[in-house]
Amino acid sequence: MTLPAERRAPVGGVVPADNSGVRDRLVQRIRDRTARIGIVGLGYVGLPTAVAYAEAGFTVVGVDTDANRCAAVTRGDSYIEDVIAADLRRAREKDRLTAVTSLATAGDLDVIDICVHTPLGETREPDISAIRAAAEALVPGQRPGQLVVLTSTSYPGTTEEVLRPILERSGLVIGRDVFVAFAPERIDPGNTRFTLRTTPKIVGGVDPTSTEIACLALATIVDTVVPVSDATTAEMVKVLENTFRMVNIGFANEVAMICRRLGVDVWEVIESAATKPYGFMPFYPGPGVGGHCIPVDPSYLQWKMRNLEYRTRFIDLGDDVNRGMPDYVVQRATDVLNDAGKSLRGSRILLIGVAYKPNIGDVRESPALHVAAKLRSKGAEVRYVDPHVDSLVLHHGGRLSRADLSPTELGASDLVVITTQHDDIDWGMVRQHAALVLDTRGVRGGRGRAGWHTL
Ligand code: SAJ
Repeated sequence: MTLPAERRAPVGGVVPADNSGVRDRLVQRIRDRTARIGIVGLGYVGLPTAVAYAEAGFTVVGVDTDANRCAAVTRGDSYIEDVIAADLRRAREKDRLTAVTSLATAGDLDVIDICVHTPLGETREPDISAIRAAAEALVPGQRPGQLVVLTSTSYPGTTEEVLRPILERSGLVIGRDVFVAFAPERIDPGNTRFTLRTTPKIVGGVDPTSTEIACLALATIVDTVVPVSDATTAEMVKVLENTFRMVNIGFANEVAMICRRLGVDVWEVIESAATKPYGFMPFYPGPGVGGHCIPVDPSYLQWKMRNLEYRTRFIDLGDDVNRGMPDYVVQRATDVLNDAGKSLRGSRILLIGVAYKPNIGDVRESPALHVAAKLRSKGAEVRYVDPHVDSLVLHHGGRLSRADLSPTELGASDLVVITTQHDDIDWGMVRQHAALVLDTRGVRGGRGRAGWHTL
């Protein structure tokens, strides 16, 4: 809908006086739970958010271009490990949650939360096409009195430079007719201690009224909202959180290579340093950095800074070290086999744990996939064991054979490479039956045993 000329903001002019009638009505609809909530993107962030708003008493419409996801929501079948099927079914039974494949069929919405994926492109540049598509799909249904929250992680400036101009195409005035904020996701897959509700939520509006209304809406689903000055600040908070982790993981990986040269156990060194009750935060080495956040979010900041002609040296270095870890693991595997009088080529190698982190089945950006591909490219026969991953296709094609952990499988392997330390792996069986192990995760009870090697 486009407003008549007299209601449109003067181009480049000062925003007209506050239209508090619009604001007050939206605030009231949020307070009395009559606001209709649209969640765009029903992935590991959107689906829990949709269920949370439904549990808070709102009518929620989930929007996802994946018809299978929408059908699963309609059936009450959860496809996200952290979303309990019973909660989803309860939302459906109370007729508080529906799912459609397009905003065009979502009906009138008061609050829209954009939770779409923001991956990296082929050359590791930000791919915010899903944010753009969601914003453009919003414009036809825009009207005074709507709140648009961007939840998807993106580079600082996305809300102001990309989302806001698209929403202004309707002629509505941001901050007077439509309210816009950035409120990053802090969902940690598999974390049962810090949930959507118990993790403080950063909220930054494009103006104070937008911040106020976004805080009001989000306070219905999280215990603590943390308002910040503006959307760009909120975006920077998010990328700082994950870049902090990535850089420190990179440093831990470099410490592993230092300890290798010193002949000391890097996990013993880090665990001992962690006994310092202040001024130290442990990070641990591994085969690389996987997942949808840590390897991706810093690249968004690197890209933005390149455009502002600033070279992010720490971030670049941490990223380089982490992305080099699969090669380092393959070199360690080659050395361990060599010391046992075997060549990598022709060896039968069993990877234990291919998910990107323990106790989940997500393999996105998992370093284990890079390790497997590199081992295969050097002529090794690679199989994997992972109770959370039923099948595995490597990046450049090729399915990896899945095995069940057994004394036979372990005994038939020339080398076992531990890439993810799931709790439900029988590590005692591994210790008893694996003759040669390369442990990239510092599994307890293994280090120091004959034939058990680490990074
Ligand atoms: N990793 C290491 N060494 C470490 C920690 C992690 O090699 O010391 C590796 C993991 O194996 C994994 C990758 O880094 O491959 C990412 O691990 P992660 O623990 O950061 O797990 P994520 O990607 O699920 O991160 C999420 C993030 N949550 C959000 O972005 C909302 C992150 O902000 C959280 O801090 C993190 O969970 C957490 O604390 O568990």
